[in-house]
Amino acid sequence: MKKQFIFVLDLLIIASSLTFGLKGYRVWFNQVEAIKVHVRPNDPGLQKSWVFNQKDALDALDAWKIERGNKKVIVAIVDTGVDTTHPDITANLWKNPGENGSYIDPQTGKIKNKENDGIDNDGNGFVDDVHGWDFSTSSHHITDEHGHGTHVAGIIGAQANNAQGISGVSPQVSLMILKYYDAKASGSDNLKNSIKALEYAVRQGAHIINYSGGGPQYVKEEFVILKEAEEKGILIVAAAGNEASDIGERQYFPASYELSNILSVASIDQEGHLASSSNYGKKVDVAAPGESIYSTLPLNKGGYGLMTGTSQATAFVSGVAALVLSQNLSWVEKKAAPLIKNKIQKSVKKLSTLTNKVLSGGKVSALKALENNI
Ligand SMILES: [Ca+2]
Ligand SMILES: [Ca+2]
Ligand SMILES: [Ca+2]
Repeated sequence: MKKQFIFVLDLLIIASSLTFGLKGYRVWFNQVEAIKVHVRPNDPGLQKSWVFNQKDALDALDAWKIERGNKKVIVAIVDTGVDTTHPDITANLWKNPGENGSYIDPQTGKIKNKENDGIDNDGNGFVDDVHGWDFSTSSHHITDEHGHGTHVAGIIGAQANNAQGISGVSPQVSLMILKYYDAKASGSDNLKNSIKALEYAVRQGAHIINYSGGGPQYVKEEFVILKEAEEKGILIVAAAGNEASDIGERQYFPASYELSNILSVASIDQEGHLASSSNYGKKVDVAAPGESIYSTLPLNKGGYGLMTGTSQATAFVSGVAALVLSQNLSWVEKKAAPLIKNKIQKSVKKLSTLTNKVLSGGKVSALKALENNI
């Protein structure tokens, strides 16, 4: 258990300090259902994101004409936690049905909320785990001191059309927040906690797990839980890692496990070239944007900013996977992972720059993954 946990993060630039004074109250699905008009969302931060401004980068705006996600789709984020107070994130946090809602305390006659009553209402071994759990401190406080988890969460599922910040690739989704990483903890403790986080995701009903981390060693316990995920049809979207290596030769786990439910992701820049730090090779399935990505940060780190790495590329693909599953909700009953993976792999846009760099030879397109010709 000496696996070194390497964060898939090269660079953090806190680039923006948008204020949160203006709150929009329009709800995306109301607009879609009522008007059926496809307009660009009113989130001002999208202007700062090349992924949404550059035609062809991910085709997200065109994809939203077909599908904008669904709260029934649960994406677990195994990372550094999240700023649960962030106005672009809060609405899309997963709510554990067993730790949500109120009741009358039979002893006092007072109303209590399950999410903060200090009781493990659903008996799953975790007290007040309404949005997820922090395995680094064994607590329901999933606060993100680092920034990485909040950035990843925003890429996948920041709230759209609330007149602030950005939009995630899947503007409607339920984000299950599983914190494991503690900068002060040992590599083996972080690894142990990451496996507990995976166990929670697999047993609490996540459909997609975003895993923007990894390391060079095969770990049996990690393989076992990811195998259980495979049997349940849960998709693992895994970062290829940032060592500029071929992970067919120099393995990087979990991306390198031989499991059919793992979709591994390399990072590309604005020109469609493999990012200089990105891992690559036949064990990497697809590529997605990962350079200078604008997304949410904890409010005490400015609220929004740029990060670079295969972590960010992975999150974009998790967002696309959430859109694909939202479009095909019946797949949940049929073991969704191979079906989603097939859609995303087969619908990539081939790029000469990615030949022999990723197995599919291309970059993910949210639009093409939703089109019905695959
Ligand atoms: Ca509980
Ligand atoms: Ca409770
Ligand atoms: Ca927004």
